[in-house]
Amino acid sequence: GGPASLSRFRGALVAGVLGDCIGGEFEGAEEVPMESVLQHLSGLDDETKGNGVLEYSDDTAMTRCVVQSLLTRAGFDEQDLARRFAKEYSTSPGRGYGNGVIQVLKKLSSFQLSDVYQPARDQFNGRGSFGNGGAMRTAPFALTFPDRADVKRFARLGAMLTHSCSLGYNGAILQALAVHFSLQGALDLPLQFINDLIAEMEEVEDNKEARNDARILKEAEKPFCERLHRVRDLMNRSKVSIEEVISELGNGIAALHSVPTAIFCVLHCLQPLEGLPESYGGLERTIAYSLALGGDTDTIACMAGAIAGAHYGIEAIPQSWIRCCEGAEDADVNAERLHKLYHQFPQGV
Ligand code: R7I
Ligand code: MG
Ligand code: MG
Repeated sequence: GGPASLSRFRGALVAGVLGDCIGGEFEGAEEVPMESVLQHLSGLDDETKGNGVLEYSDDTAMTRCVVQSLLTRAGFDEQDLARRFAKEYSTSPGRGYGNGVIQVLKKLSSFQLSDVYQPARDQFNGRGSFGNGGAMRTAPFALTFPDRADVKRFARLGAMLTHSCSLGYNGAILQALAVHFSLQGALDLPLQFINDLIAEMEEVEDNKEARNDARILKEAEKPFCERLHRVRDLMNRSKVSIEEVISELGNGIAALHSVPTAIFCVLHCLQPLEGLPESYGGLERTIAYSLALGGDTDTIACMAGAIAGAHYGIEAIPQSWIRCCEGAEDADVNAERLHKLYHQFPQGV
C-alpha cells in the first residue's frame, strides 16, 4: 500500500503481537539454533493448533493499554494511560514484567498519586530504568500521530511513566521513529532510512539529561547514535554472523541493547537470507532472524515485527501465525481504529 495505508497499520500492530507471542518461546535463551526457530515456526502451520495458543506477554499487554488510551482519549492522556497500566498489571500480573517495573505499576494504582511520573523517577536509586519496557509498547504513538514532533514528544512521555532514564525513553523514541518512517514507505531506501534515524537521534540525544546519563553509565556521548552507526556499518557488509550482531548491538533487556538490534533485524532481512526457507517473505524472515539472536527475543521480535509490519503490510503475515497468537485479531481491529484517528489529525511530516 501507499504511505500510511490501512494495510501498513494492520501489519505494524499485528506483527508486533506476533513477535511477542512467537518470541516468548526463546526469551532468555543464550543460543538459539536457526533449526529450532524454523521448527517452532513450522509448528504454527499445524491446523490442530491455533485459536491463540501462544499467549502474549507484558510487551503486548502494555501496548494494548497504549492503544486503548489513545483511542478512548483521542490523543495522549498520561493520567488515563497510567491508570490503564496499573489496572492491567493488577488484573494479569503474570505476563512476565521486568523485575523493576512491577514497583512502578503497584505505585501507579495508588489513589493519592499527584504526579504519575514520580514512581518511575524513583527507580534504580533515582536514576530511572533503562530497560526496553518503554520501547516495546511505543508503536501505537507512530500509528496515532502523523506529525513527527508529536510522535517523539508522546513516545517520550508514554515511556516516562515507567522509564525515566534517558537511555530508556530515548529508546522508545527511536523505536517510534522507526515505525513512523516505515509507515511512510521509507524502507524502500534502507540507507536513507538509517541516515534519517541517525539525524533524528542526533537531535534527541543533544541535551543535558542524555549526556549526563550516558556519562554515568559509561556509554558513548550519544549512545543511540553510536549504535545506529554500528547498524549502518553492519548493513553495508556482505556477510554478518549472529555472534557479531550480538557483540556489536546486543540482545539484552536494556533499550540500548535491543532497539538498534531490532532495527538491524528489519534491515538485514529486506533481502533473502542464507539458511532461511525460500518460501519466506521479508516479514517471516524478520521474525525468524530476531528469534535466532536469542536473549530478549519476545521484545526484539515485537519491535522488529512492528517496524517490518509497517513496511510489508498485513498481506505479508501468514494467517496461520495470526490464528496461533493471543491478541492478534484484536490488534487487527484496533489498527483500523488507529488508522481512522491518524487520518483525523492534520497530516504532518
Ligand atoms: O524495562 P522493563 O519494562 O522490562 C521489559 C522487559 C522486556 O523484555 C519484557 O518482555 C519483559 O521480559 O521485561 O522493566 P524494568 O524492570 O524497568 O527493566 C528491566 C530490567 O533491566 C530490570 O529488571 C533490571 O535488571 C534492568 N535495569 C537496570 N539495572 C540496573 N540499573 C533497568 N534499569 C536499570 C538500572 O538503572
Ligand atoms: Mg515480555
Ligand atoms: Mg522481553
